[in-house]
Amino acid sequence: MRVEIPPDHPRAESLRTREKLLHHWKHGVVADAGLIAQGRGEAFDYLLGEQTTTPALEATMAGAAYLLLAKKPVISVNGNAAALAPEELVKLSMVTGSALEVNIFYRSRKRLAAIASVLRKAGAKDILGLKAPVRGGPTIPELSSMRRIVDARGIFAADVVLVPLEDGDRVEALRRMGKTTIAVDLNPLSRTAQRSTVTIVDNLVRAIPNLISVVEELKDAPTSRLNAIVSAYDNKKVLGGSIALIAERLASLSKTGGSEEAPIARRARR
Ligand code: PTJ
Repeated sequence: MRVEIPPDHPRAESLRTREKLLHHWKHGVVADAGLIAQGRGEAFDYLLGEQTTTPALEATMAGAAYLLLAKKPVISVNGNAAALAPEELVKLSMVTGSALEVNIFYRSRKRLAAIASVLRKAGAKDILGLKAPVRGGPTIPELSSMRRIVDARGIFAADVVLVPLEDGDRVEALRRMGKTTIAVDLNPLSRTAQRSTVTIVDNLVRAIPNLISVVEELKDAPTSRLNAIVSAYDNKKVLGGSIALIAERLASLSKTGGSEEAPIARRARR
């Protein structure tokens, strides 16, 4: 059943996102567990004030610099990412020269095709990861989930991989392969967040448009500036910043019994 979301509903944006996910779940794009993952993400988004924070913007800056410095950047797309931000992922692939590769945990030919169809409708031309795996074909070593199956021209050969809504095992395995990973994960405590080179603790629906803007701002910057951004970046420190924001916000809300009267510290302006 599709419901009309009243535009003046205080949680209209969040309800629209849910409707989008449900629509794509019914069409086989989003896995059953994808709906549960969204719920976990929403809980963290609530704690973060459902806004892009300063630490998230700092991570976005580093992520954009890594993508621009990369020789072979790849954007890994799963069911939730395709449902939430297909046009934005396609645009990001164009502005960064990244390949788009479908890589899913709950792998089936039907789901691969459904995700590819969403990406094509959003303007994607070349999509990797859709071929049936062959014996002896490229895989991520020491990873037992279906996400080990990768494309020889894509994730397997990539130096930088953007991994929205990841499972921690694969980030660890990609890091062991010497790759730089840029994760988007609302939970700063997840293994993905903790293990990734860069973790953007923000909702994917805000993080990808922000990445596009920062890439556009930095695309003509000299390599020395991009190198300076990535060398100054400290993911653990930035993750600590996100955790501190949640703690400060909760401490502040605890003084008012949960109302938003107390000022929220260090909000980003973007
Ligand atoms: O499409 P598939 O088959 O690859 O399956 C995808 C899911 C999401 C089911 C799979 O990767 C999974 O089980 O993920 P997890 O382990 O539940 O992790 C998802 C993480 O993403 C959690 O830490 C959530 O907090 C976070 N998250 C959920 N929704 C969002 C999000 N982060 C950013 N933006 C969101 N919208």
